[in-house]
Order: sequence, then structure tokens, then C-alpha cells
Amino acid sequence: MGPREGLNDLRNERRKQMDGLEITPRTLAIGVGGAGCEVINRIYSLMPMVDTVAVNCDKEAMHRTNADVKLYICRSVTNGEGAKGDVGLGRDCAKAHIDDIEKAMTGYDAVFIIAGMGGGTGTGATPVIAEKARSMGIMTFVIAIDPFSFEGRRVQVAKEGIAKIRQVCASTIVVENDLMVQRMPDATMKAAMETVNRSIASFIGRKISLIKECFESEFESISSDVIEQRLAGGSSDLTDPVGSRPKTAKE
Ligand SMILES: Nc1nc2c(ncn2[C@@H]2O[C@H](COP(=O)(O)OP(=O)(O)OP(=O)(O)O)[C@@H](O)[C@H]2O)c(=O)[nH]1
Ligand SMILES: [Mg+2]
Repeated sequence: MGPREGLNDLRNERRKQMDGLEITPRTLAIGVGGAGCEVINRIYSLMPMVDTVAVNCDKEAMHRTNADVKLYICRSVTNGEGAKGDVGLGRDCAKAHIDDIEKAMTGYDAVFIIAGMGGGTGTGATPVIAEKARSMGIMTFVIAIDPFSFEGRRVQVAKEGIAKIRQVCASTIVVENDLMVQRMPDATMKAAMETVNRSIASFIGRKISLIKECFESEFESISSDVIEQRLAGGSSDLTDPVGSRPKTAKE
């Protein structure tokens, strides 16, 4: 038996051991506030493999939203009266429910947080949620929707909100509602926003597939390295975890 055949046998053996292993990373999409929850609705209905959480201070919007977990976060802070367009209240509501938020994110490897900027809930709660996710060691991405430039005061509120989110999460992507005005000049505001929501949902779907592929190919390549080292050392014992540990610089 030549060395190549030996290597192939060991690879096949290793694959058999890996077959029963679930190495899929756990990914979660969290929508915050009105716009975020609209995107979550879409993800929930079109991408059943993605776990979803909806966070909002708006009771009626909450009823319209479908998600695996719904967190209505303004009961204690505003007595259930919403965030009233106030960023400080949005932030306080998220802080008041930080244990629920943590519980909803527990066990996930990657989270995508989606929120519209310029109102109270999405702008105020998103930095709190992103910071918590990062402190839990979760790979964290934020998709922040910039309001239309004709929305007045909201534009400045959004700018400050995005800066705050960037302080806690470097992987923040800003999607501008304005882009749709340029691309679909005759569309209504609602149609333009729905187009943005659709593209965010499909972007997240693609990123989640990519993360899964990366994890899987990484795992495969680590395994084959270990196999090759083992073969070079003349041992066929693949189950000894100490022996298969890569050497550190000191060793
Ligand atoms: N693309 C898109 N943008 C939206 C949608 N709804 C609202 N927006 C934008 O997001 C900004 C923030 O709005 P919301 O998400 O409704 O605000 P909120 O976080 O619920 O804030 P409060 O209701 O004040 O607590 C708006 O100014 C709009 O520009 C939506 O469905 N899609
Ligand atoms: Mg709202």
C-alpha cells in the first residue's frame, strides 16, 4: 500500500467520523423597531431556516410581526406607551429587558441586527443589543437603514445613532432608503421601503449561507491537516485529542 492510499484511507475514516457531527453555525436575525421588524417578517416567511427575534415598543406593530421570539420591551419604562420617537427611551427599554435579549441570543454564533434609524426604538435599542451580543462573543453584524433625506429631524438623529452603533460594532452596514428614490423615482415611499426590505432580507440569507460554507470548509481543512501530520508521524490513532493538538511555538 503506497503512502497516498494510506492517506486516502485515513481521510475516508475521518469523514465517516465527521458524518454524524453537526458543525453548522447557529445564526440569528434580530429586527429592532418598525423597519427592523418589517424585515424580520419577510425573513420569517421566506427563510424558515433562519431563526428570528422581533424587538419593539409598538404593540400594534408587534401583533403584525411574525418571529420565533417576540420581545415587547416598553412595559416597565413607558408603561407600554411605546418609545415616543425618543432615542433615550428606546435605549432604556432595551436596557430594562437586557436579560430577555441575552436569553434570546444565547447559543448563537452569529447575529444580524436590523433597524431603521431616526426613530426611538431602532436607534436607541440597537447599540445596546449589539454591545450585549459582542460581549457574549457572538459574531455581530448590524444593518442600519438610513431614513429618506426628506425626513427632517430624523436624518440627524439617524446620523448620531449610526455613529453610536459603529462604536460598538465595526461590522455595521448602512443601507440608504434614498437609493430607492433615485432608482425608482415614480415609486411610492412604501414601495421603495419594501424594495429595501427585500434586498436586506436576501442579503442576510446570502451572508448566512456564506458563513456556513466558511465554517464547513475551515473544519474540513483543519481535519485534513491533522490527518497529514498524523500520517507523517506514522500513527493512525485519530481519536487522541492531545496527540492531534497542533504544537505551540514554545513546544
Ligand atoms: N426600508 C425601510 N425603511 C423603513 C421602514 N419603516 C420605517 N423605515 C425607515 O426607518 C426610519 C425609522 O423608522 P422606524 O423603524 O419605524 O422607527 P422605530 O425604531 O420603530 O422608532 P419609534 O417608532 O419612534 O420607536 C424611518 O424614518 C424610515 O426612514 C421599512 O419598512 N423599510
Ligand atoms: Mg416604531
